[in-house]
Amino acid sequence: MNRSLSTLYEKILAADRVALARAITLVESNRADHFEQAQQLLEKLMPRRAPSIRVGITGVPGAGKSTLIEALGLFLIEKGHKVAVLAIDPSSSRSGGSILGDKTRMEQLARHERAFIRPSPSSGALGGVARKTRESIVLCEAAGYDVVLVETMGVGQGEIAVRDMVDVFLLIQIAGAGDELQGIKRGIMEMADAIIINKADGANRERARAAQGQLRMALHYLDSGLPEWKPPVLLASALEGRGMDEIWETVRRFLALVEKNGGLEQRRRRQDVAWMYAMVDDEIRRMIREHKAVSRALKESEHKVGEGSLSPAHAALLISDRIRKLLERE
Ligand SMILES: Nc1nc2c(ncn2[C@@H]2O[C@H](COP(=O)(O)OP(=O)(O)O)[C@@H](O)[C@H]2O)c(=O)[nH]1
Ligand SMILES: [Mg+2]
Repeated sequence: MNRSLSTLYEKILAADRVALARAITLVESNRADHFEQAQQLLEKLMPRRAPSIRVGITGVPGAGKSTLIEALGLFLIEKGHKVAVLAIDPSSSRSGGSILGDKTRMEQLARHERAFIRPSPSSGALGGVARKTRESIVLCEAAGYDVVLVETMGVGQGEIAVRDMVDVFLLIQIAGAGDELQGIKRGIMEMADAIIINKADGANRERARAAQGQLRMALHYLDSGLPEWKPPVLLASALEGRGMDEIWETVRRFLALVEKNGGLEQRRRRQDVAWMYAMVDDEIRRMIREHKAVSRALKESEHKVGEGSLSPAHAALLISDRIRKLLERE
């Protein structure tokens, strides 16, 4: 590690927020030399992480995720935690309006000295975003943040990526649109460890309660990842700061169960190994597809399959034979 990297390392361990922000910028950079430095830094920081709880928060835009993170964050700080927030918003670039919106939504939290908020750029491939967020989590933990909240928008694949980098995954719903059960169709409900019906306030309170009943019934028939766990359906008002204690209690209860079923650290190591394979698979696919002879064969087969003169299975076999021969030459 060069001098400036060592300084960064020391400062992060000393909980310097400016250094943490700089390290995240390094992780987010697409430059090859930055990648190298970031990996060096991460490997040195990994064993120095504080024990932490990683919480993923998903839901459609407008469900109140950012508002809820502010309320939950303040609640947790009150309890003595240090809270980091990583927000992935595919609809915005760094200078885009919605990050500004998030900043004002998390105004109190953003000002708090025991909180750190970082909007993640989400441009580029999903794999890239997921890597950057995962690595940013590690950096936050090394800087002493013992709760990391990851906000992600309901975009299917992005949710799966986030689910696999956190310890507990919360789905924020809102009642009233008559689409309470939509999440089931989209397969998101199955991923949630708990569902929170937000905006259960004012005139909306009754509707929220009705939605709660409906969801509880629907969830009854769904399997969750842990056999002893039925995802609870909670009511909250992020705006009024109500329901945070119940949410946190649920998170603790879930984690206690994870601990009982093999342990949190073990689960994280499994997530890391799966992640390594996912990255390798991506790279293999890219390398092979870009290989001259293979890409030519792919193009030819695409044409023939497209016009019906070659069957898809036969084409796939010819192409994999070609790839096998290439590999055997090594
Ligand atoms: N009535 C009510 N409005 C809320 C609540 N939570 C968020 N909102 C409002 O819903 C809008 C979207 O909130 P935001 O946190 O940006 O949602 P996100 O897109 O999911 O992050 C904002 O105008 C919030 O003020 C709540 O608990 N009750
Ligand atoms: Mg938001």
